[in-house]
Amino acid sequence: MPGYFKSSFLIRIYLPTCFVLLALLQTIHAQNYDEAKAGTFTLPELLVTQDGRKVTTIEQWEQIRRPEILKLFEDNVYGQVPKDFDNISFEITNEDKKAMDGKATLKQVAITVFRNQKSVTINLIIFIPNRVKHPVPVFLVLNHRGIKTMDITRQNKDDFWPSEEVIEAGYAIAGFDVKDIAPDDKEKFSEGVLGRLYPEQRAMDNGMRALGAWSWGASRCIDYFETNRAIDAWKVITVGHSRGGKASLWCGAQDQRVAITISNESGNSGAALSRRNYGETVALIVKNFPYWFCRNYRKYAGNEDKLPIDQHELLALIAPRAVYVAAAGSDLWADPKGQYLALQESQPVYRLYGFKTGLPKEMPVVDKQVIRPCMGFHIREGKHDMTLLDWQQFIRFADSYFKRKQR
Ligand code: GTR
Repeated sequence: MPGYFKSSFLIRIYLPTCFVLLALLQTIHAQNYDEAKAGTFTLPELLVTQDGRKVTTIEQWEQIRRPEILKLFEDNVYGQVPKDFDNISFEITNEDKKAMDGKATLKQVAITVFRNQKSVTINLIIFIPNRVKHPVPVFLVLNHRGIKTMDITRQNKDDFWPSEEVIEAGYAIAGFDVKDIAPDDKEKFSEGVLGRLYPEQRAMDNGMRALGAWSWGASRCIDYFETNRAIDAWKVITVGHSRGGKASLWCGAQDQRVAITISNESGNSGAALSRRNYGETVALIVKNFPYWFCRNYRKYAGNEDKLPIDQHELLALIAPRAVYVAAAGSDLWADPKGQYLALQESQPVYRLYGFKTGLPKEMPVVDKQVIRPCMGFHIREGKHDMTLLDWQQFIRFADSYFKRKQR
């Protein structure tokens, strides 16, 4: 090899490759998977107001502490979620009353939201069981895995959205592709709702970003459910996996029309405690996915102790409605134990409402579900995914919750 080639090989290929590999190694090792190194931490007090008063009644929780916590999440984590728009329309673009061999009615609904002469359309897909003659509860999936997982022809069945099983259980199943609202992309995320309807949010340090936009979109689907008499709009169950799980939690925390909020393996900045040093960290998530969160969140990279909230408070915002957290045994990145601890730490608010939650102190073993009034948890064996087994647990939880409420 001639000398000039050797040196240009060294400069142009060998050295940059080494740097990239080193940076990669650094990222891989930047997280901890050793329980002994997860650290000790003090969580912010759930039932003490910012000016130091103890919260002992539902009224104090609802009038003072709950709004305080909601605002802290808006300002420091997910950004605000704008409530105003000029108009919303629902157009049925396709209907098949004999879908799934006559077992279900398929509806495709174009939900268009207008503001300042601009609009955005969310394409909602719903299957409603035909055999049930009264309004049914609905599972609404905030889907980041794309439309291919919700095949309306049912030729391609995907356990991520197992509509046959859900219909069989007597529930409606709905879903939308989060891309309709905000593309899941560092460069293009503001091409949907953010660029068109709420451009002013982009300039704000506590402005809405992708996770907030997706949860905003789920609320617009609930607006539609309220107009469909086949659906019981008091029994909406939001479901999201991973990043979709974070958005499901943020939606359930804000929109009190959600009856059950389900987070499947939502992990860091979802159900997992941020102060626990295990798996993904705030530093990693804001580096890799800055466009999911408001700009202020970056201040807490490597500085989690300074966060004025932690994720148990997000789960507590859902009370007295139901919350369900699911984890997977091999999904250490999402910190199963940190997710269970957050659920545990949210219990005081549920107790304020009189629920005897009594979650076991230790995280349940793999494949064992825990159902308590208003909360549930399971950890499935296996990797990061949302599977039929997860769905079977969601259905069992919803069955028990709605039956309990009817009594
Ligand atoms: C990961 C991200 C997680 C989770 C996951 C997913 O890369 O670090 O927080 O959101 O993506 O959505 O599948």
